[in-house]
Parts: sequence; structure tokens; C-alpha cells
Amino acid sequence: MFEKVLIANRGEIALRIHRACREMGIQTVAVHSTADADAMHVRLADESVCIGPPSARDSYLNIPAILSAATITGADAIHPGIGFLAENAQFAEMVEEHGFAFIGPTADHIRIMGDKVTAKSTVKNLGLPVVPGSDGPVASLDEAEVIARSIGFPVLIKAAAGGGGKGMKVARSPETLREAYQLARGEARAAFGNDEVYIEKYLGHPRHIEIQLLGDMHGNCVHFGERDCSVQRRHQKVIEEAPSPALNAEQRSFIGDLAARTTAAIGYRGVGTMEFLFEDGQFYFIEMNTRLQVEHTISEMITGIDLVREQIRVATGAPLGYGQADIRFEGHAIECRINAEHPETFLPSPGRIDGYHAPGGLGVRIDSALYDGYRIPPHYDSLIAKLVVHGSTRNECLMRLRRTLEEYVIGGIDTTLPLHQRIIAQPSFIDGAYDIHWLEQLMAKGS
Ligand code: MV4
Repeated sequence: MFEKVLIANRGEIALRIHRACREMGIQTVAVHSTADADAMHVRLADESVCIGPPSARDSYLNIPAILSAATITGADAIHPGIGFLAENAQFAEMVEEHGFAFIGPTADHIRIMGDKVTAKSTVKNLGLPVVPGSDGPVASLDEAEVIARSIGFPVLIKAAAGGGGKGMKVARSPETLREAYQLARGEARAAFGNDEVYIEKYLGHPRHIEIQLLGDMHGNCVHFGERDCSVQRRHQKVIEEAPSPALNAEQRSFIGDLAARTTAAIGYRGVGTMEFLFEDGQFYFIEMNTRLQVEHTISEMITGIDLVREQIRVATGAPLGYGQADIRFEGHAIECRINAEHPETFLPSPGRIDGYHAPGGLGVRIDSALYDGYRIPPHYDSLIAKLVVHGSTRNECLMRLRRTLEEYVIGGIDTTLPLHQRIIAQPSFIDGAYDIHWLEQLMAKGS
């Protein structure tokens, strides 16, 4: 087992990783920018190293500073957390070249899945269903036209280096294809320095269903069920739940087993997530995330398994030690992402927390690095807390969520707590009848 892990991240996820390490008897090293000297992840770690000024580019993305911090503290392994360097193949490579274990997949797997065209062809060849479209990148507008006519409009032009919706354009008719194609290429070049694009049939009302996966270095892989992440706004997830209210038992085991078999077939190690669109009873693979995800918590709540602990354990080379049949699913879990933002305008609201009271009780979990008097710096992501609730049924979970949202007090700043109260009071949310456009349609209606 590792003796000391450097956590190359901040906020609630740095704290989450620290907690897993502590429970495994592993020492932790926090790194932080000058803006985060008073952060909870720094306070709780055994050691901490300041790695640069507030700007993430100069601190949490500063690879030489992070590797130096690992060297001077004598860490055995580096956990990249979520965001920042977590899906940077070059970082994973450098970590290992410097003699540290990287708590994550191989650089090759990060690279394959980082290119959405390669990712799609890799899993398609192994039998996963994908959205109909181009087999590979589209090199010209003429080629785009041929493919669009064969799959039929509307189509979606996507950036190979994309994900998260950047460089994505819908063309609803042949007349608008040129514009969509050129806009997508331009956006992709500006955002990723790579203007390679591909085409898919545009699905009009899908749900976003993703499968939590875990592989070891010995060819074993299991899944931890699905999460429904359809409640989102501008490609930012707002609420996630597990299991999905849209799937029956047969659909659930079909896609879980298929995703796990495919992940084993590519020799994947560590935690990962396959994202699917689900429409009219069909699954379509779109992307694989080669990291821990924010919403891993709900999969933990329904399985009772600490995924960060498992992630660290497999990174030492340990075998899984259990199979799919050993993973039991119990009850229902929902996560609310609470952001330091105005609940209607979504303007960021950094500042000093003045009054903090977190709810508790059976089936309630809060992953947050907040404390009373803490100053939220303006330089980073606005996620400040994850409220995660478990119940034996979806209804019990919803009632518990309503109760905890009433109890939660985060004073001094604007938060999205009132937005969550509004969402979970909607009859269509209570019925589980939502798709990826549902929240934006609700926001457009006003209050
Ligand atoms: C799609 C789609 C419809 N049809 N692909 C958005 C980000 C990227 N991860 C994939 N995305 C989509 N791909 C086809 N062929 C609709 C979306 C999409 C979406 C997907 C998941 C969650 C929220 C979304 C919001 C808007 C669009």
C-alpha cells in the first residue's frame, strides 16, 4: 500500500480523497495556491505545499511545481482528483517517469478516450451501440453532406477533442449544414487547437445515462450501476440520481454488463465512466471519462462501496478481489450540486460564509470543504457542496432531500439551494419524467 499520497486538487474533492487516504492509513500531502492557504483540504492534510499564485494555470495546473512538491515530501503516488490535470495524458506520463504512481488510468487510455473519434471507434468495434454517424473524422464539407444525407437530418457536428458541448453544432437541414460545419470547426480550433470534427444523427430528447466502472491491472472489471445526469444547464450537471427512474431491470443489467465487458476488453484500470444517450429504449455510447466524477457519491450510496478507496487500491496493483455478483444495489440516492451562484441568474457569488449549518440524520451525506467564516476565492469552480441523500425507495429519498434542503443554511453568499428546492417540487421531476432539456425549459418558464 502507498504510505503517502499527494492530492493534486482543491476543495471538496481534495477533502474527499484525503478522507479515503486517512481511513486507509495513508499520509496525505495537500498542494494549494496562495488563495487557498486557509482551505479545509490544507488544514486537514498531514503536510502541505504552496505551489503558486491564485491563477489555476500557475498553481493547480503547474506540473513542475506539483512534481517538485511530491519529490520534496517523499510521496509514493499522486491523485489528480477531478478537473485540472485529471485527464491530462502528459501529466500521467510525467508522474510515472518521475517514479510516482498515478492514481488513474494509463496515459494511453486517457489519450484514446480524450479523442472522441478514437473513443467511439474503439468501443464500436467491441460491440457497444453508438450514435449513427461518420466512421471517423470528417475532412470536408462535401463529405459532411454525403454522411448527413445518408443518416438524415437533423445532424450534430462535434469536435473530436471536445466533450462538454464545446464545438458542437446542430444542422437541421442541408441549407444550414455549411454554417454548422464551419462554426463547429472554428470553435474547436479556438477551444482545443484542433479542428477535427465528426458527425452524428442528432437525438432530440435523450436522457444522459452513465455507467460507473472500475478495472484493475489484471483484466478484471465491474460496474456500479448507472446514474441519470439529465438534469443539467449549459452542460453543467445540477442534480444526479441512481438508479435512473427511466430504466427497467433488464435495460439496467444489459447496459451495465456491456459497458463492463467493453472496459475489461480494452484493459482499462482505475475508475471510469461511460456516458450514453438513452432515447426510445435505446442506448448510444457518446464518451468515456477516464477519471473519478463529481457524482461518484450516489453510486457509493447505493452500493456501500468507497470508490476512492477502490481507486487507490487498484493503483497499487492489487486485484479487485470481488466480482459483479458481489456488488449489491440498495435503495435510491440523489445528489444536489450546490454552487456559489445566484439561483436565477447563475452569477458567481464568491465571498465570506457568514453562518453555516449542515443538515444531518440517517441517509444524509455532505461532501464540502466549507466552514463558517471561510472565504470562497473567486478564481475557481463554483461548486461548494454536494448534498447526497439516500433512501430505501425513490420516494423516501425525495422526502429526505426536501427535508435536508430546508435545514441547510449557507449564509453570506448566494447559493443554488433555492433552485434545488424548486426543481424537486416539480411534478415532472417527482415522476422522473425529464430529459436533457428539461431544466433549461423549466428555467425559461421563470418562477
Ligand atoms: C448529443 C446530443 C444529441 N444527439 N449527441 C452534449 C455534450 C456532449 N457530452 C454530448 N452532448 C450531446 N450529444 C447526439 N448525437 C445531445 C447532447 C447534449 C447533452 C448530452 C448530455 C447531457 C446534456 C446535454 C445537453 C445538451 C446536448
